[in-house]
Amino acid sequence: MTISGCNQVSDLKNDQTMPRPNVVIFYVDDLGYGDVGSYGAIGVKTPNIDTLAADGIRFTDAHSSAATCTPSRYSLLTGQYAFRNDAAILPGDAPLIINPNMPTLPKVFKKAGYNTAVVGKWHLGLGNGYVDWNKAVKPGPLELGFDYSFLLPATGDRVPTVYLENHHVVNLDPADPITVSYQKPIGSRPVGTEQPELLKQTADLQHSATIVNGISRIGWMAGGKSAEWVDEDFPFVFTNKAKQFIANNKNEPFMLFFPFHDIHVPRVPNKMFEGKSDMGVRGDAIAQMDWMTGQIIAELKAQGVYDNTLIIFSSDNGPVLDDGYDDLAVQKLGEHQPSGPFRGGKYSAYEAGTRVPMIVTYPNKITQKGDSDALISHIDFYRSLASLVDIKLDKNEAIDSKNLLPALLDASQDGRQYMLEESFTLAIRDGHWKYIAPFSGTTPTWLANKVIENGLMAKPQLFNLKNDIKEKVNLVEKHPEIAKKLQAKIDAIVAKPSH
Ligand code: NG6
Ligand code: CA
Repeated sequence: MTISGCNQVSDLKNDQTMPRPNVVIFYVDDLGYGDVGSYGAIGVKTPNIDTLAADGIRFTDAHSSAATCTPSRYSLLTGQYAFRNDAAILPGDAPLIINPNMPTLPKVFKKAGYNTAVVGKWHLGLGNGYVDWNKAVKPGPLELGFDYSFLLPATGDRVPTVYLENHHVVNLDPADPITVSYQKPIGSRPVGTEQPELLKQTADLQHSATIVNGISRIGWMAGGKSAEWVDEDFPFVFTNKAKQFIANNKNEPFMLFFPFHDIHVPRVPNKMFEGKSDMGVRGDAIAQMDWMTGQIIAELKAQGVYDNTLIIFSSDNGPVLDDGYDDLAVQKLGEHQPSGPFRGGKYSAYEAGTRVPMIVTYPNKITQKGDSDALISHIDFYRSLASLVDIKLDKNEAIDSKNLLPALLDASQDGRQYMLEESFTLAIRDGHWKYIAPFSGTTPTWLANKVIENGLMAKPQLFNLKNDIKEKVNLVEKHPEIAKKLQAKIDAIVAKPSH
């Protein structure tokens, strides 16, 4: 049934015979609440994302489930908090952290008869412990319910700097096999610490190992010359794979998970986006990401499936300026506020660690567009989307996810009452109350510099976001009973499933 050109939208909303919706999840990396035009960006324009926002619901209190990448993605795909599996930022040669026997979001879509794909950054590990990049690399996304995968295996700043399509490295010459090490130098490529003159951007020690394409990375890599990626090509390579998947599947229901490399470091946008923002490469990477989003949405429209597609656009954690490369993100920021009105950013327990832009469109079904202040976590996508495609879940599945489909389709609907925020510690929201559990552990120095905030984290913190959106006034002493209740709530979530 074709729906484009039909004016009777309200009739369609009740039409049981309407084809099942497609789902596209745009998952930007390290994009802050204030980094999008419709969320108040100053230093860069995002016309494609703003058009999307105008066509759906703009959420103002939506959160990634964690303040870093691996745990956020883990929770999105499993509906479980990452602390239950100690999921932390992974090296590029780490094993897959989701057990292939575990229920996953893409498997839900498979049960519903969908074609599923992941195109973009993975960072959830691959293989069983030792990966031979020259053979079939598995288990990975195909074993978790994706029919097709085209990946940047870990992150842009980690080796191996090659694409992985389904089980195999793309363009690999068997005569020049790849080896990867996170322990010691290997191979004959130059390294950042020794030949900084070869670099497009200098970097901290951690990011100063093997140089590929003028960028030094975390980790060392030998061989695989013909398979090396070119960072500046990412926007075209990933966009084209996503468009191809949409075109191939336009007549069947499909689910596409599109986790961007942008705007993570290293920020080396294509020349086409040079100077598109007032903020140097960090802003230009946002412009590039906005263009990619626009291209993929244009493909959905060209294939006549946009109106029947539920699109979620969001970010895996809050913003960071200096994340290891000297790319002038700090110096060129100007008046732009990556965290919007909130405190903190990537890694942080304060709001901007997880409060990110989130837009949902689905022209055939959304009953009320506009702004929604529903409290919602990406961990809720699992049960919400299972409900969308009418798949009943097991009690032991997606144990921390809540079905918030009504809030995804109607800006006037409520979200959660309680919501956990994961970072190096745990924090919890209860409506406008925010409590951060005290942290007594240690973190690597670079992380401590970003999050410990002069010992503040050693004490419990309680904020009333209603009149203290910046989390400045700690109310623990004024309201010890609320702090106690929220610590108990965290303890209860840690002890058992919370859905
Ligand atoms: C950190 C890296 C940082 C970034 C982050 C992962 C150092 C000093 N910092 O370990 O540059 O790669 O991991 O970011 O190595 S995330 O968005 O994928 O979680
Ligand atoms: Ca991230």
